[in-house]
Amino acid sequence: MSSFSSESYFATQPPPPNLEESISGVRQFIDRHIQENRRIALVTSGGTTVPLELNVVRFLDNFSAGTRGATSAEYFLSHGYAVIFMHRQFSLQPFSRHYSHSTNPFLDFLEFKDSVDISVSPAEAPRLAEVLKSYKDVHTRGMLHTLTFVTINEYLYLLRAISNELSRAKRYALYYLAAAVSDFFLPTQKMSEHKIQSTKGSLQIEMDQVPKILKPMVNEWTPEAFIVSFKLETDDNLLIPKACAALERYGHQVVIGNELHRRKLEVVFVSRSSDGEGFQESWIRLKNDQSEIENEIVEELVKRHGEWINRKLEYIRFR
Ligand code: PAZ
Repeated sequence: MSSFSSESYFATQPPPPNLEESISGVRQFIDRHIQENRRIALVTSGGTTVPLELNVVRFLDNFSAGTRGATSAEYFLSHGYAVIFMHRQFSLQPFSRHYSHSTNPFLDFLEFKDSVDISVSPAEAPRLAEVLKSYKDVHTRGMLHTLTFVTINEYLYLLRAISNELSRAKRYALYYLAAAVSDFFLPTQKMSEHKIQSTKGSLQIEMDQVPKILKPMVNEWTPEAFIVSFKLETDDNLLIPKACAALERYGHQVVIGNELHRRKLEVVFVSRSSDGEGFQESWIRLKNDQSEIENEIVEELVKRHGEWINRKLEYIRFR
């Protein structure tokens, strides 16, 4: 297995065809919100795929439904952030997630009278009205910009291009990297052009390591931003050590650790201690009267981002 640096990755893997077009929309969105002195959050959400063929029939995928990202995006919006929501195509999205086809099919809440007269069932109307009001308000005010990816390659190219644009928001930018990103991929140079045939018996594929893009993100792409990454583990004992190792290696601000099965009930925030010598951890747990842990996660991050902005301003003042 070889491992790619971010430079060698972008030098050898082709960019997705519609990248420029996607980025020009993001650019306009960012410019407007910078002019209006607004904080901007980039939320990544859902899982990336790893295609196995150039004419792709088969691919590797992961479990992520995009719940964390879609839910958190709504809370960032409610705190006044402009949100760039970069998500896996067809994964959950802010607002519409409340009526996902599998858990809460919206057709079940409609009542049919005749072909021109359809209404929302009275029991569901207040809840739907609340979601609809927020959705309309966010869209009327242009607070949410949505982009999609499918493959790991699309994800990496989009993230780099958005970071380059968002770096203009400086300390007012917050990155919330909740997408479940593959650690391994198959470079295009090693992919079969056509569908892999079964006539050769068992299939052996050697994948390369995806470059660790947090490093250039922190050091080069967007050095003044407040960057939050997520760490998912299935072994509890690995959460804190892996989070500390990530902070040590990449030098960003917060790692939020979560265990696969308890991720909707508890998460741990790991960050550098104030003297910079060690690390501090604090747990957030879902309280009985709450339904979504993202409410607390985002509240805590908004507070920490505010402190980050103030510290940066003080540094500029006393320089
Ligand atoms: O999308 P979801 O709500 O089903 O899951 C969220 C999550 C577990 C993917 C996210 O909280 C996370 O940990 N993302 C980073 C995963 C990783 O690359 O370690």
